[in-house]
Amino acid sequence: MSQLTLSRADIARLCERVEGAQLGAYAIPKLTDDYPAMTVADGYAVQAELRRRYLARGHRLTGWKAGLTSQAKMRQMGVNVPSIGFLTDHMARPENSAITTADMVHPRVECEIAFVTNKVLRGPGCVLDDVLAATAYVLPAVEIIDSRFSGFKFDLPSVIADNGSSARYVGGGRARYAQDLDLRTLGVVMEKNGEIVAMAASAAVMGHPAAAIAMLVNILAEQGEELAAGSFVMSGGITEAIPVKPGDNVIARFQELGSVSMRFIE
Ligand code: OOG
Ligand code: MG
Repeated sequence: MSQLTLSRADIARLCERVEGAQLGAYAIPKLTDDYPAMTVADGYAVQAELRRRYLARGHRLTGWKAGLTSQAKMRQMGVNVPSIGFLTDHMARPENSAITTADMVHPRVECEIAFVTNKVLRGPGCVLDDVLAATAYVLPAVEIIDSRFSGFKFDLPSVIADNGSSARYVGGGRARYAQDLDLRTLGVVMEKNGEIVAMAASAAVMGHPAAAIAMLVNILAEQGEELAAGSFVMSGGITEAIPVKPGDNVIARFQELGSVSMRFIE
C-alpha cells in the first residue's frame, strides 16, 4: 500500500471530522481539500481509528464491505480502485422495515451479494476459491450508502476515511449455498416505487463477487487484520447506486436469491 503521511494528531482530527458528520448527518468538504497529500494508507488509518472509536462506544463489528468493485459504481463515482469498509450492528436494518432518512445526508441504495463466512480468511494471496471454501452461504443484500462529503463527490483517500460511505445495510431474501449457484450469472433488478431503475448481472462485480471478497481479505492483510469466521461481507454494488427519499419503496430482486425490500421514511 501507499505510505502514511498523516501524523497521529492529523488522523485523530480527521477521524473526529468524519465521525461528527456521520453522527450529525451533515456534509463536509472532502478531506483532501485540506490534506492534498493524503494517501490510501492515510485513508485506512482514519477508518481504523473510526472503527476503534465506534467499538469503544459499544458498537459490535458484524462484518465488512467491498466497494467500487463494479464498472457501474466506478464510473458513477469517478474512482477506479476498489476499497473496503467495516460494518457494525448499528448499521443493520431488518428486511421489509421502514428506514429513517433524517439521520442521513443523501442516501442511495445499491444491490449486492453478501457472503457469510464460517472460517477465518487471511491474506495476502487470498483467492476466489479460498473465499468459496470459507463461505457458509450467500444471500442478497441492499446497502444504503451515504457519503458524508458534499455533493456525494470524493476521491479514494477521502471515501476510505469515511468508511466507504457505509450507512445502513439490509440482508434478506433467500440464503443459498454458493456451490448450488453460478455466482457470476445472477441477474439483479432494482425497482423503486414500482419502476425498474437499475439492472445488471453479478459478474459486473470483478467477474465474480467472491473475487471482491478475496480482494477485501488482501486489503485487510495489508492492515495486519484478518476476516473473522461468522462475518457478513458485502461484495459491492452490482449496478450504480440510486438516490432515495422519504416515501420511496425499494425492492431488489435477485435471480435464485429472492428479493430484499424496504421503504424510506422521514
Ligand atoms: C463508495 C461506496 C461504494 C459499493 O458497493 O460500491 C460501495 C460510494 O460509492 O459512495 O459501497
Ligand atoms: Mg456498497
